Amino acid sequence: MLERVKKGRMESCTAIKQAHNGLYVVEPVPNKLLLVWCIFGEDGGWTLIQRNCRKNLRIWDTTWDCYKKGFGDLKNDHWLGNEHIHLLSTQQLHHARFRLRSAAGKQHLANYDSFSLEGENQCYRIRLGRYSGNAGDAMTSGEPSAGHDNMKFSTRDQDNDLSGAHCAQMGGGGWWYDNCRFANLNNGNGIYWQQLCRGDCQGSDILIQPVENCSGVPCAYCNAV
Ligand SMILES: [Ca+2]
Repeated sequence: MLERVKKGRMESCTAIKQAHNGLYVVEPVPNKLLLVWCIFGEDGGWTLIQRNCRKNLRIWDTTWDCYKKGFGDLKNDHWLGNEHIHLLSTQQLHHARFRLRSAAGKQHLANYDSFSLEGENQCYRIRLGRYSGNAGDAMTSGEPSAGHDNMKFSTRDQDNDLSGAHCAQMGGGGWWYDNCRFANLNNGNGIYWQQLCRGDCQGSDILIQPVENCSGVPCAYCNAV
């Protein structure tokens, strides 16, 4: 039986055909190597850009520069880094999955059918597509006063929100604050998702994956042919 081996650059976790979640090196642009945690499932490989299992509450209230470069432990609670997320999400069209573990320990999903982060010159503004899932849409439903889609990133030392106040100083952690929030998963004081948890979720993570350009065909299948 012929085994097809994909050669060349592994631009994302999706390009790595593995069964085991773990640390892998990807190359979103030529010669830019990036260590990431990959998650593999029935729908292909996903790159983890955030995990907050409330194992290390003190890492989240930090500076613009730390959110830019990334912090934490890739195997546990971490932020991959806005510059890395920008690189990954702008080479190919991506979609995103926000996973939340409720106070009762049940997993809920919020999927967005497109996802990208603009560059630092646009303050890592987030762009999201259509929502589907069972967590509730806390990222785009709060518009116009608490919507996160199309917002710039803010940290305790950079106020890029639309509030007269400084949301990141008040709410804690870095996020795409508006006026101020419907959601914030990067928070040591508690995970916040308007429809699901007001600080009492047990954990969260955010996964991204390239969207293959073959309409109607799921990504994993598309990659396998
Ligand atoms: Ca402000």
